[in-house]
Amino acid sequence: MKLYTYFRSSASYRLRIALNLKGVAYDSIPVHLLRNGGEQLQQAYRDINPAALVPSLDVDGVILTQSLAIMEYLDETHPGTPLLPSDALGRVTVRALAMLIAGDTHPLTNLRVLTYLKRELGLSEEVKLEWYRHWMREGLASVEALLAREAGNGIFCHGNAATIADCCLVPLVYNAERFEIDMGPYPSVVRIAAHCNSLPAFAAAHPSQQPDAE
Ligand SMILES: N[C@@H](CCC(=O)N[C@@H](CS)C(=O)NCC(=O)O)C(=O)O
Repeated sequence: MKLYTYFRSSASYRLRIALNLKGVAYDSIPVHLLRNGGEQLQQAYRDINPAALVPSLDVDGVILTQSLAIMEYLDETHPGTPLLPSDALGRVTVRALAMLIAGDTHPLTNLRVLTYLKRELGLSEEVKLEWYRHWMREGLASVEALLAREAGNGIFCHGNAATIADCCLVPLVYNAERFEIDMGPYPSVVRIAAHCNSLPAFAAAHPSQQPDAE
């Protein structure tokens, strides 16, 4: 498998964790989101992923896109270490957490949105950062509230096994800390992310460990 990735991309980071948890080997193909006006925007990469977003996963010449969809694909094709609970209620809980992060929070803070706010709408760097931190705090507060309902249930987002929710949570926390968001109000988020980060599959997926890390 070939993973089109950028070391700091949280959607790529999700998928790197999932691949590591599954023990699936892959080659990284870096796509630099900032260099040359963004390599993701160049035609060569648009031919791979018309949405001009990373990650993309090349599986025997077939290009898969969308980190959540790919994680579910991996779960179906490599059932060894399940990334979803065996019960329907568990699965809906895990998918809800994953979508809260990947569907409701991350798109508001994505590079292309921040670039548009600054370049096209003329927002200052300071106001742009306030936008970023505002939506991150909203997302973190919602995740924290959902996780609090699960309190005592386990060491991960749901129970005692890592799921796609944890694959989404850890990159969210990485970004929040990078942008110096006070994590005090989100103790469950911090506790679970710290546990995940102590595990080799998560540690190896960290941006600092990637071949394109700067
Ligand atoms: N829903 C997509 C989101 C992918 C995405 O937004 N990727 C970001 C990096 S985390 C990206 O490529 N951004 C490039 C840009 O904004 O121009 C997924 O989960 O795969």
